[in-house]
Amino acid sequence: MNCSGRAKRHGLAGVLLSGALLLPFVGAAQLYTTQNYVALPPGSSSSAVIQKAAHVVPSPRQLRWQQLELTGFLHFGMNTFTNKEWGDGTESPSLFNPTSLDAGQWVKTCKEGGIKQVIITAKHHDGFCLWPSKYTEHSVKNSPWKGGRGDVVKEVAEACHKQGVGFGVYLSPWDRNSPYFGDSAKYNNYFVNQLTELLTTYGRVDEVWFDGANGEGPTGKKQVYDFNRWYALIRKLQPTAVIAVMGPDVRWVGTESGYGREMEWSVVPTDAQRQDKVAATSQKEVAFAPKNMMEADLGSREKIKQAQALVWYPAEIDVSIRPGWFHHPAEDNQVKTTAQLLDIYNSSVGRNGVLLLNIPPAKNGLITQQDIASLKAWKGVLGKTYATNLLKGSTVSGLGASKAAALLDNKYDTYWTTTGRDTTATLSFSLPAAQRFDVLQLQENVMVGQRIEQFVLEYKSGAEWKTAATGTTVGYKRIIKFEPIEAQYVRLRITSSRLSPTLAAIGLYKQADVADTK
Ligand code: FUL
Repeated sequence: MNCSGRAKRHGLAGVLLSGALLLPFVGAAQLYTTQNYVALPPGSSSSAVIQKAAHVVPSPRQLRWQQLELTGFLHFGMNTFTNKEWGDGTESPSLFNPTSLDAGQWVKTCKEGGIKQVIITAKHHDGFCLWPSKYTEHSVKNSPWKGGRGDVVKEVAEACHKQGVGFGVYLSPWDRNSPYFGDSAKYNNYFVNQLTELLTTYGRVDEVWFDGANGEGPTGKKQVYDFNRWYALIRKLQPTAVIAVMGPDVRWVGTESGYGREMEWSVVPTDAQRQDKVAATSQKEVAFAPKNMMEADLGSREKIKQAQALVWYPAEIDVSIRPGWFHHPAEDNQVKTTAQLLDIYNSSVGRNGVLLLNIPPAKNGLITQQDIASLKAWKGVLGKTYATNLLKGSTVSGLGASKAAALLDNKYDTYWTTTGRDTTATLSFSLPAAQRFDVLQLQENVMVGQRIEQFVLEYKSGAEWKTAATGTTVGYKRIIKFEPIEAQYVRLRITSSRLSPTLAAIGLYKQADVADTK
């Protein structure tokens, strides 16, 4: 079988799925860079595997995305008007009629909540398009909104570009309205036409999100998606955009609860990119229930030792601020509280992930006051908590302490590392005075690789060193919240690392009080 045939069959060009290694640049889709992918020849020793794993780094588009930390979802569409989570595609466009739609308010709300990029559901599973697509009648152009001349995608894109917020699109592969769905070639052409419209009409697009839900038509027709063709098109039209979930750049963490893994490796076997695997664990039923389909470990030494190739494939953690993805008036009193959002932040951004928080506008076309209040209060608490790093002004000693200034300079690209090839280290901090703290934040410099495998934070109580927190992976950012401790002398011991560990930042903080929004 030739390369493109194999690539077509398996979706991802260059991914090894059936025995033979393919180069990662096969086909038109430049899925990988030279540095975010590495092949592991059969028979590689475990030390060779670990060395290679320690050198895999994000592509520029992945790094930009990771550094956003907070991104937002805007689920809005036909379901907002029918009060459903999933439509079946038979809904009349006449139902779509927001009275005061203001995309500027959506983007401003997100931005004021600290969110740096938003993704609009341009088309959900019901097939209704929020832009006037030339290729279907099932869109805003046949709705009463703005006399059929409105374009929600345009309004969101313009608001994002104006307010300096990243812009992304969700285009559901599963389409319950399209007559082509199930006729694979025809539907793939239809999908390519729609993607082309989205990627050429609205300026810069920063993220393209393909979900893994269902995929079967009501008639049982089997649609085979030509993912590889879609990826190639995205790379060509919007080369800086990340392709998420059913895509090569960003991995779905495996739950919609908002809680990522304690041990989160961004370097995983390429097997994790198989679309059949993603689809198998995706939402299967319309009934929305937070679920947990996460294996606890995707990238430890044990997990990667048999891999045929490794890839930088970081986790995105999607969760809704309400029970449902779409706005339902009955859930107005179930908006997540500031305390819940804070816990989610610590367990997503604080576990080497990017948070994708859904804030669904209501039927009138505005985000409700309840959601706005929660977001604002959350942003306030985060701002206060991280305003003061209590380690500032400390004297640092230990291995490589001469480079310690980089730990506290608030610059991500300067970093501390050990001398030579040491894979363990102890950094001791003597604070100017005793302080009360309950949050540890660590950041590895992922531009060098993800390496730390185990660490412990200790503090001196009398003559004794006691444990404040322990962890495995760090990655781009690791946050651990613990019971408040008062101490003047603390030390971080890195007890295992794949190669010389790096730290771009270390901080101790006291979490600000949460005045609840309810
Ligand atoms: C899932 C969909 O089925 C849900 O409706 C929602 O859009 C979620 C983000 O992705 O796959």
